[in-house]
Amino acid sequence: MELLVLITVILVIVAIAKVMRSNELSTQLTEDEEYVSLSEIKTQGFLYALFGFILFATLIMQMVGWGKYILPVSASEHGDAIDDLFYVTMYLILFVFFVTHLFLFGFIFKYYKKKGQKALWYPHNNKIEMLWTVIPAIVLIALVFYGLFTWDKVMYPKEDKNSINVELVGKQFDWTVRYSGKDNVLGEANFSAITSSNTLGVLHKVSLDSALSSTLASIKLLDKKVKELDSLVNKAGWIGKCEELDDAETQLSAWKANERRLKKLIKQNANFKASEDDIVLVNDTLWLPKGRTVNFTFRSKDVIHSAYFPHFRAQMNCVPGMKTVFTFKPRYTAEEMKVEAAKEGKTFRMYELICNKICGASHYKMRLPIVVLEQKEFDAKMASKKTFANEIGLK
Ligand SMILES: [Cu+2]
Repeated sequence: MELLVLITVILVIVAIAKVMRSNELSTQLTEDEEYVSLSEIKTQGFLYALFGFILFATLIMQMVGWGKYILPVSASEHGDAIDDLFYVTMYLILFVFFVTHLFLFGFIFKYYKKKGQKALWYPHNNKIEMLWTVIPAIVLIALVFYGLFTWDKVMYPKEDKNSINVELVGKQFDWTVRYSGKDNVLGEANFSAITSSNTLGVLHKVSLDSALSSTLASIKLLDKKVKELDSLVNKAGWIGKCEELDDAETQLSAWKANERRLKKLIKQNANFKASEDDIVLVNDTLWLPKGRTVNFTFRSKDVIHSAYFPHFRAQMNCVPGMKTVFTFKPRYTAEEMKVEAAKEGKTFRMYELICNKICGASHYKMRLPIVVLEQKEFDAKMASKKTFANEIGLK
């Protein structure tokens, strides 16, 4: 069957080549001045002009008709600078697009072949070459610098004493938010201390002890399993169990490494006070105070995710093994945003955080509602949540 398909494909290619060749030969035989008639050329010229007109008309119609679907005014203060950069670039592109295409279709129409008309042979002009090389180069350099200045302004804002620190951790496939609590300091975290109840591995004497005891329990179980498998493979000669034994041994050595790391952390006997008032919310809502600078720290527990806040014009990658940062100040609650959007003839429903990296099969699930609250409401919301100390049974 596959051979038949292959032969058919080859035969079709050969047939097309033969048809093209015969067409070429017949053209050579019949070729003369009027092979394409002047009236045909005229029709082509008109068709090009019509095509150009339809292209411009549909583009303008789309821009006018669908403009209301682009994002409303920025919900964060720095966002205006990003919007300005976007619009300057966009208007420039549109200007160049319209001018170049006007020339393209206009000239095809203006200079279609007419009776007795001869084409002008005009191979080179240094002045024109200079113009269309230097002007775009200057414009692009200016755009690059404008982009760099905007980046600088957005990424390194002035330090704000009234800011709050929030950590956002992505994992396949949800978000965990950690607020720094009353002291505004995020407690230390370490992956070795991660347990089912301490998903971020926040460090505290109590959480370290419970991580160590669950690590020891896992070691005990695996140790037993390895011994059983070992006797099956080495004493009873059950070769089929070799792979299982290898896996169990690898897991056992990983857990033993975790035990060593935890013991080292416990030995340091550090003061983990900062983590006590932290508030950890798994797959909940991102509550933000209005008019206050929020310093975000981003982390990932598995692959690269990207925390994307479209309404706030912010995005930052969450990379396993490192911390990334971004700072912004929300300026409208959802209700205020509805009013602002309506002023522009746009609709607004809700703020949300979405993952902007295709991070796996359920990537689409990585979204978290964002609610911007007035300071008082925000404080009340935080007071209603369990602190890390509550979670580990300290208070
Ligand atoms: Cu993701």
